[in-house]
Amino acid sequence: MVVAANRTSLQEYLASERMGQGHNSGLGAVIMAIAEGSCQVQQQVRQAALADILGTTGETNVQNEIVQRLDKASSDIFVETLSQSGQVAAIGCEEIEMPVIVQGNTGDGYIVLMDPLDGSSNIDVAVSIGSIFGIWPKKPGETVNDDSLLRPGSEQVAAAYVVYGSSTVLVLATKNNVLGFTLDTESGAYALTHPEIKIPETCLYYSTNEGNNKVLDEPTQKAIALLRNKYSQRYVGSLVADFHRNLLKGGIFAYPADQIRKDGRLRLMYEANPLGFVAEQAGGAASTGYERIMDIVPQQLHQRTPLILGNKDVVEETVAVIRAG
Ligand code: AHM
Ligand code: MG
Repeated sequence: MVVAANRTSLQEYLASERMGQGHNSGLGAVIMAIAEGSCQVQQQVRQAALADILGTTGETNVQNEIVQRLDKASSDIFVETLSQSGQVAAIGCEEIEMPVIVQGNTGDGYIVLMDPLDGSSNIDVAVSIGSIFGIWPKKPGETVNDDSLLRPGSEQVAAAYVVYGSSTVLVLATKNNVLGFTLDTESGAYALTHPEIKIPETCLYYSTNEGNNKVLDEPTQKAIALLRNKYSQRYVGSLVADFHRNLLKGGIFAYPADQIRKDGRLRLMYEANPLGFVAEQAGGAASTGYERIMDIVPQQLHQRTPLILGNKDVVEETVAVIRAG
C-alpha cells in the first residue's frame, strides 16, 4: 500500500522551491542524489545480517577507526550517486582520506562533505544510524583542488541528514527552512511529513556520554552536572539519532573535549558543520564551548571538534559555564 500518495514528494517540493533554477541551479539534483543513495543504503541497513554484510572490512580509516563493511558500502553508494548527479565537483568523506575530485565537472556545481554512515558502533546491533551531508557552492569559476573543501560551515548553502530508525527520515535544511521527509518503502519515494521544523523552546533532554565524565575538566563537569540536574538523559551513541530526537523534542547534545580527546571526538567538516547548519536554521545553536562551530576556518578535512549542539538557550548556558572556568 502506498501511504504517501496524497503528500508532497521530495521531488515535488524541490521543483516548487525552484531548486533546479537560478542561483540554486543544480541543488535539487544534489539533494535527489542524496535521497537516491539513502534508499540504497537503507535497504542494505535493513537487510545487513540477512545479506551477510555485517562486521568489519579488516581495514582502518584515516581516523584509525575500524571500517565496518556497511561504512564502506555506504561510502561507495553516495560517491556514485553524487558523482553521477552532474552537479558535484568534489566530495569529502569520512571513509576516504583524500577528497574525491569529480572528473568532468566544469560548471558551477557544489562541494559535498559527508559521513556516509554515522553511528558505526550501532550497525551490528540494529540500533538507529544515519548519514550526514554538508553542501557548499563551488566558488564561481574555481577549478577545485584539495583545498577547495576547507570552507567554514557558514558558507554552506544546505545540509541534510538521513536517520535509518524505526522509519527512514531525511531532514533537509536550506537558508529558507528545515523540513523532514519520510521514506515510503513501498514506492521508494520520500514524502513531506515534517514541514517547518523548529527546535521547541522547552528543552527536555540532554545527550552525552556519561562514561566520559571522569576525564572532563572541572568547568565542563560543572556544565554537564547542570544539564543532569535539569533534564532527562537520552543517549543512543549515533549522533544523527541523538540530534534528530533533540531537534524534534527539544534537547541538547554535548561531546566536549576531554583529557583523552583533547580536540573532541566528532568531525568538524561532515558532522558538526552540517548538523550545526540544521540546528541554526531550526532556531538552535552549535558551539565548541568557545566559538560558533560554523565560524571555524578549517585546517584539515578530517579535523575533530568539541560539539555542544541543540536548543539555543541551553547551548548558550552550557557554553557560559565552560567559559567561566
Ligand atoms: P562514527 O562516525 O565513526 O560513527 O563516530 C561518530 C559517533 C557519533 O555518531 C556518536 O555521537 C559518537 O561517535 C559516539 O561516541 P562514543 O561511543 O564515544 O560515545
Ligand atoms: Mg559519524
